[in-house]
Amino acid sequence: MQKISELLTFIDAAPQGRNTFWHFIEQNYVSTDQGNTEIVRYRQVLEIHQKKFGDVPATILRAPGRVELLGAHTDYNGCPVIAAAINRDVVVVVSPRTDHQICVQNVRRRYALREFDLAMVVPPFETGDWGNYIKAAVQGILGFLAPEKKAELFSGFNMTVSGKIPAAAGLSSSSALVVVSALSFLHVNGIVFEKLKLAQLLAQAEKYVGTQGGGMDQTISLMGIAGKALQIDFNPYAATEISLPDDFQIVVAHSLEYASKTKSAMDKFNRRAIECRLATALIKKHFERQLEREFPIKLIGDLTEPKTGLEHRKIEALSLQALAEGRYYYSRIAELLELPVSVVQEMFCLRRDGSVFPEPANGFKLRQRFRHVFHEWERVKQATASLNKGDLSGFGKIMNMAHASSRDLYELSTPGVEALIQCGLENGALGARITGAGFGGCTLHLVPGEGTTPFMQKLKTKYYDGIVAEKQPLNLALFLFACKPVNGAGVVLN
Ligand code: NG1
Repeated sequence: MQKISELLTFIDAAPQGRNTFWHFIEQNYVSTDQGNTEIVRYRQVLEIHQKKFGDVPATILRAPGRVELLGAHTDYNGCPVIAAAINRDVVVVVSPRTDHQICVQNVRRRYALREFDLAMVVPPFETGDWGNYIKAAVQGILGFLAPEKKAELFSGFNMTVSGKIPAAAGLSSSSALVVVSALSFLHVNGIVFEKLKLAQLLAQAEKYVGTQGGGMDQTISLMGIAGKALQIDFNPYAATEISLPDDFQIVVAHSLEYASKTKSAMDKFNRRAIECRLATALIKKHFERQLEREFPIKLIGDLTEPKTGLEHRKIEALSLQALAEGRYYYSRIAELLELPVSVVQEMFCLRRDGSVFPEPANGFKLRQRFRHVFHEWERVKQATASLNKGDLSGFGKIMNMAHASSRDLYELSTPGVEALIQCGLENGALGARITGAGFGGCTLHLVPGEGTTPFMQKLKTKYYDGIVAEKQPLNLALFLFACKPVNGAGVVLN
């Protein structure tokens, strides 16, 4: 580990010396312009760290955000997804402490200093607090290592964070922070983890913040490969490289409608996870009644030919038979499952704080959620095949079908998202869809041809210029940009 002053000298020498830091910049950011801006940013975060903690030995680490290219809300159902790590990331400077405290500052003042002690059980800060993502990472790793070692045997660290992934946008800023915090903790303690295993662990760990998501974000942030996408499978867990054609160009456009991680926004997300678990429970019950044998089904992703011994068509037909068109209430679900309501709630419908998820006034929508996930799973497989063949227009069509399903069956869209998608398609995109959790946030546009600049200019005139003045972003480049698949998280300079 070098002192901050030494790291600064190395960074300053990058543009002329074309040293390892320069190569890192070239590989992970999209243009020379972005590269130069990034060099200034790396300098800034080092200086802010030095100002607070002194000219101490330090390490720079980074974790990228991601685009979910296809597979909306499939991951927590055990179904695959296609994602790529992108050139928007969280960069941290970390130095070890001799005690067991973690002290984290953010270059942006609106994120206040956060401190806590390493312990086996750390209570979360308030819901939505940025410090919870750091606690989630550390708690997850301690929970895994603790049977052998006590929390007090690990060193704490000081960390300075610079995040450039727009928050509440569907680009996984939260998981990037979890990943980079976990890597920081492992780094200062000299612990090495296999990436896929760490991704699995962190997917569970992030549930600490209250969202019942899957493992896509942590996996792609750790395992992304420059110039490639990954198909990530969860049943069993695996990450497989997908080659992207040379003319593969994705533009990210934020709707400027925010999907924040407040309690009510989390409830919207968790409601869908609960609906899928309830749908699966009803499907399992129906299979068992109809075929008079046991079925090992816990997730929609368990509905495979090997696990059920049934053909795909039969699985689909029986599953749809199990789920009626109408709305479901706890009493009806309990009746169908032949269980008391309280048992159903405890098995499938708890929030992280142990409270029961309130029944939506308009009931749970089990059939439509199931239809989305089951068919999205199929679309992911087709999309992987299209990309591997270099068939961009085929991939674009699948994006459009996926978006329609996300909008109509999973109800993830918002007026701004719809307007942007429409605008993208009218201006030449081969396909467009919402990405990530939804309820606002970002859209993806598959752009044909030579460059992305004319396309972005059209979105600017037709969407962003029409937004009311007080909602106009000061720096549009943070909300509308061409993205490049980059490498996964790790140490940048040590
Ligand atoms: P974002 O967009 O980062 O909130 C969430 C989940 C993913 C996945 C997508 C929807 C977390 C940390 N992330 O992503 O696992 O379910 O929504 O496909 O919960």
